[in-house]
Amino acid sequence: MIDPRRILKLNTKDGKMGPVVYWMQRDQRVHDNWALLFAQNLAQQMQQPLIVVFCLVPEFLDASNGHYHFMLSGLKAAEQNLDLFGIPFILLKGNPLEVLPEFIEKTGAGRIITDFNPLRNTMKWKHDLASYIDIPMLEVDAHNIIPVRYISKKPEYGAQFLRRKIELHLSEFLVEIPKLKKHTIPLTNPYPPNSWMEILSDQKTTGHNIIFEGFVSGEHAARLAMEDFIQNRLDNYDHDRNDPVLNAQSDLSPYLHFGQISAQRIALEVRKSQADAGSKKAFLEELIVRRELADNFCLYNPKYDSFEGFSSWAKATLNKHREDPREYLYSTQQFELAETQDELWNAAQKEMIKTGKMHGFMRMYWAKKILEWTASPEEAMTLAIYLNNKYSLDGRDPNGYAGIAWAIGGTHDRPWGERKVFGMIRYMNYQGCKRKFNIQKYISKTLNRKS
Ligand code: FAD
Ligand code: FO1
Repeated sequence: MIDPRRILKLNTKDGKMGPVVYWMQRDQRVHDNWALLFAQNLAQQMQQPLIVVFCLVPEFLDASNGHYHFMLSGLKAAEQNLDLFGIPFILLKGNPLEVLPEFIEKTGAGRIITDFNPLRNTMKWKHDLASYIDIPMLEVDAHNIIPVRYISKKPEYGAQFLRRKIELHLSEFLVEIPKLKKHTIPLTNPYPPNSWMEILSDQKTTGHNIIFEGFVSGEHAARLAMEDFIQNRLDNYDHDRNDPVLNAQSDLSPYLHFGQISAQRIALEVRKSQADAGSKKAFLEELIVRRELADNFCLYNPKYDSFEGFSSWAKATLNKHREDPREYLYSTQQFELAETQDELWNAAQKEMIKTGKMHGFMRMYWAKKILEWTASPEEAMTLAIYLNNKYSLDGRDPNGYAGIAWAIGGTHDRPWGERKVFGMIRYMNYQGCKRKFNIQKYISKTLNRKS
């Protein structure tokens, strides 16, 4: 049974008999996927075939070849997994608004189910498709443990407010997830198989070409990464996670971003583990409260990626300090090539370019320095989002937009002591980092790292 609080009707079209289509978008996995489970339940009730479809668009928020390669390898694995359950997976190339209506027509689909994603472009795809087609379309929040639309109907201004609500409802939602069943009703007119050779070789050859070798793509690899973290690093998470010299974080964000693992599965396994209670609590705070707060931010703040989306106090204080002289000003190219005067910032930028992931603590410092060394907060936002989306494997995600808005625009934070350029936005500096960890060790670790 899928909790009805996860489900939203995206239109009110009349139902008809025909295959149930799950338009897999954000949650690119077979197991622990509430949207797929819901689609299968519906298909079984209607005695209809079930089809999973994914729309591959040529450009997605500055994503590079490396990101596409990671995503497509995961989707190829999903196709093989789905095949074991008798469920066809079809990859359509093109804008969903162009390719999905034709697909619905060709297959005679009776319902379309999709997952939840608060980013503007994907919300628009879903909204426009729902009003264009003539079959019912439903959205299932398969990404969040507590459905974001349910837990709060408004933007939450700090983690403490969402945490309180989550604490009240967590036990209702953090439950074991049913297993997908073999689907026994086949498609009468099977679709031609996906040509992966063509799909992979068709990828654009421009952009950032790095294949991130530190991250093996796919649902199976994601599960192994989770197990490795729980067995070997979770115990020290609370103590070590803010030291970028140590490898204490989970490194699960790329898998979460592409939906190759469910946050609910991670939370269930973490809760079961024998690791230190303080570490489990600290990790679940990040995985549940902070991550779901980011979805809340993007859902209820359509200006999540701009200065306009900051709180009034943050806009006022940044406006007051707009004309403050900046000690350094760099061009996009200087930032991108890690050519600032600050060896620590440069190391963080290089870590992101080489490995596809910057350590979480360094991300805060990195974005705050961009505010300090650009001519305006607007420029800082544009640049930080551009670099994060272009180079981070987990970029182009609500977490990225919320993290950058936190660092540059005080989102989910409070006013701090006033200083130049930052106004009352929380400040971070090199000396503070020096007190927290061994900067030279971090720099040499980063320079010696391969992708
Ligand atoms: P862990 O510490 O192991 O945490 C486990 C999971 O909890 C993460 O995978 C993530 O899903 C969630 N989480 C942890 N910290 C946060 C946080 N502060 N906010 C929301 N969720 C969190 N996260 C991204 O996933 N993509 C991004 O593009 C991204 N960009 C960021 C940019 C800036 C400027 C800042 C300050 C933060 C950004 N974050 C981003 C949030 C956070 O830094 C990363 O989620 C974290 O570093 C991912 O590494 P991990 O999986 O090893 O984290
Ligand atoms: N979603 C799609 O539906 N189609 C795509 O072609 C696609 C490409 C893509 C490339 C990089 C990337 O990081 C994400 C991409 N996504 C795509 C979306 C992604 O699956 C997430 O839904 C969003 O980024 C929100 O987290």
